[in-house]
Order: sequence, then structure tokens, then C-alpha cells
Amino acid sequence: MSVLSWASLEQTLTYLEIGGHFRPAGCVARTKVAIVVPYRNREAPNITFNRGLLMNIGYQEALRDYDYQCFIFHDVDLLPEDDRNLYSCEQSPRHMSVAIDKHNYTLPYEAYFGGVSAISRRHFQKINGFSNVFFGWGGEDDDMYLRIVYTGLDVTRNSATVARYKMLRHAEDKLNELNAVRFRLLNTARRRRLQDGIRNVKYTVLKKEYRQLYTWILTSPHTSGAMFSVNGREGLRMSQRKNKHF
Ligand code: BGN
Repeated sequence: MSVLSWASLEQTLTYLEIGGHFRPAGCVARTKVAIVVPYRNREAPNITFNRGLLMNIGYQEALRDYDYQCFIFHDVDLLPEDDRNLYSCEQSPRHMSVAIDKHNYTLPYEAYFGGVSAISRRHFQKINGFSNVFFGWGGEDDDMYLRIVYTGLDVTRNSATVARYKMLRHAEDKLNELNAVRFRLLNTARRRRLQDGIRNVKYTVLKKEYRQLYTWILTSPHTSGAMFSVNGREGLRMSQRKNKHF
């Protein structure tokens, strides 16, 4: 768990091509996989973190560069422990971080979809990506689980013996406070899913750099908070209904 310097990583991982691309020697890869890792740049303006929206941006920006067919949506603080947990897409969207040390290597609840997931481009397009309206901590992964179910797809998982991850310890992020309206937003998941996602995500790319180990994108999302008001009458009415998944 020691932290290596960027310089030593660059010296070790010399097989990576510019932008962080890898291709195996001696065979042709079956699929082109992109790993999207959102994080908040501490020098950026003071806006609350929005994991789903950044996943959508990473997805679209990856496709501008290359014809990827498979996407891994990855939290920055999770480290895979077992290389039998393949970074590939299967017939259904797959939840990959089944057993995390922080959760005592057990799934916190059946509908948990946080941490790391693998979704084919075809399915991500059909699902309309992640929601863009979850600011701060919590709920955007649950919303994604509901989208998958409402789209008529299944969620698959590897066994907890291989799908293991370590979470890096970190202090609570000041600009990623608990999202107080996350429960109410989840109650609107079904009616939001076709208008709120990759189809309507708007953003500006401030910088895009093809570094040796990865492609780095600095982005400024355009947000319209009023679009899916949770304080409106419908939001209140729907919040009284129990969501059967949680
Ligand atoms: C859940 C969060 C998830 C988070 C897991 C981590 C919510 C919405 C209300 C049900 N969901 O409670 O986003 O990944 O905890 O264990 O807060």
C-alpha cells in the first residue's frame, strides 16, 4: 500500500502508450476497454462533486478519441486485489466491487452498485448513462441500479472471493457532503431516466492532456439545478411511496 511517485510508475509501466493505452503483445484484444476514473481537482472552482455527471463526461470524451466498446466506471479510491476479476464487459452490466474491505468484504445490500462497474457501450447508451442531478455523496449508484432494472437488464456479479477491493483511507471530502435530497431524487428515478443522462449532459472541456499513464481531462459541467426540482409537488408526492429496492 505504499505510494509510488509518478516518475517511478512511468519508469515501470513502459509498455503503456501515450494517453495510458495498453495493447497486449502477441495477440489481438477481443474488446477495447476504457476505464473512467472521476476525481475532483483541488484547484478547480468550488463546486460540489457529481460522480455520475463526471462518468458521463468521461464516457463521451473517451468515445471522441477511440472506438471503445466496454466501459469500466471506477472510483479513484478502490484498488483491485485479484486479477481474476476481469476488467471486461459481459452480457449484462456487471457490478465489480462486490467485496470491499471497508464493508468487511461483504455486499452492503443487494441493490448496491457503487465503486466499480462494467457496462458495454451498447447498454450504457440504452440506459442513458448515469444521472446528472446527484450532487454530493450518495444515491447516484442506486439510481444507476434502478435505471438498469427499468431498462429491462440484469445486474451480474462475480463471486466475493475474486471481486475484492481495498479502499484507500482518506479524510472526508469537504466538497462532497451528503446529498440531503438523495432519497427524494431516487423516487423520481423512473420518470427521469430518459431525459437525465448522457443524452442531455452539457459541459466544457477546459484541458485534455495525453499523459504517459492516462488521459487527463479537466472539465466544467454546465448544470441546471432547477430542471428536476425535488421540492415540487410531484417530488413530495412520490417521496411518500416506498422504493422497493432500498
Ligand atoms: C448507500 C448510498 C450509496 C453508497 C452506499 C455505500 C444513498 C441513497 C439512499 C438509499 N445510497 O446508502 O450511494 O454507495 O451507501 O455503502 O445514500
